Amino acid sequence: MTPRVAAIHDLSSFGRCSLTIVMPVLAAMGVQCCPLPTALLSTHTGGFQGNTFLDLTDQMRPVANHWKAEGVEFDAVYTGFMGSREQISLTGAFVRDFRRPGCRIVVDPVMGDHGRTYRTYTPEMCREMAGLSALADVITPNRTEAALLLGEDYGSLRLDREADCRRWCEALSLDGRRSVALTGVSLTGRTVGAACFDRDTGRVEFADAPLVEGQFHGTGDLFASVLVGAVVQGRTLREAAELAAEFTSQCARRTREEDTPQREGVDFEPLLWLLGQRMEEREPCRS
Ligand code: PXL
Repeated sequence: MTPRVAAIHDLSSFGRCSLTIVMPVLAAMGVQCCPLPTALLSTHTGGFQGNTFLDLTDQMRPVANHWKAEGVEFDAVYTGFMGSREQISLTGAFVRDFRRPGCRIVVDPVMGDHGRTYRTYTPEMCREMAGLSALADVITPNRTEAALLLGEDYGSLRLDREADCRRWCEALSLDGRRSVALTGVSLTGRTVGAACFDRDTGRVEFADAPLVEGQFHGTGDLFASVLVGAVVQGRTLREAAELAAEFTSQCARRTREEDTPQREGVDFEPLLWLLGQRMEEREPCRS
């Protein structure tokens, strides 16, 4: 059966992030994506001024109710950028409603980057996001988000120190109850990827790929989307993170080669076939 994922993210039509990444990536990996768009924006909020914003919060409960009434079930619920505190709490209600054995809850606690929250995120939203993350089976924070979730100083995590990454991953696991892929880890300076705490093994392992110099908008969404696709296709967390790191690196390299304007986001579409190929390499071993 084709795995099915409910994706609760915004739809930013220009600039490549959230659903414009999640949907094609999951489709390329042979996964059905059912989007629950939280807002419609003309562009994302990084590098554009005056974007439109149509709040779709009022639609979230009716869509969920209809899916419930139709008996729709998911192999994963995958959540990302949120437009308001209410959206985060409605997403929590969605997770509680649709959670069942075999349905993984993956929360990308999108709140900020480079030590700063995104301009639309308030401290209340960050607290609510920590609550949503507590419901997750897997979280995929970057360093900024990890610091916000733990109430730690951003500067106290060095992503080039293995011991720091292990300690933060373990702290983020809530005593081993949830798995963690801490992104942006670069132990060697020549590679980048994730430190992964897998609650099934209780171990922290590292997954990385060649580092491409530069900033590429949407790479967090790209990494998490590939990770979700691979996990629902039966890969372990580490295998999924390796594939996500590799594909994100390949797309970053292409973006740099194409000299795509930073705000237009990571130039991934022509490389989607690589994901399809990687999915075919091994029959999924579903747990
Ligand atoms: O990639 C994260 C993201 C998602 N959605 C919107 C954003 C951002 C980051 O800036 O602005 C609307």
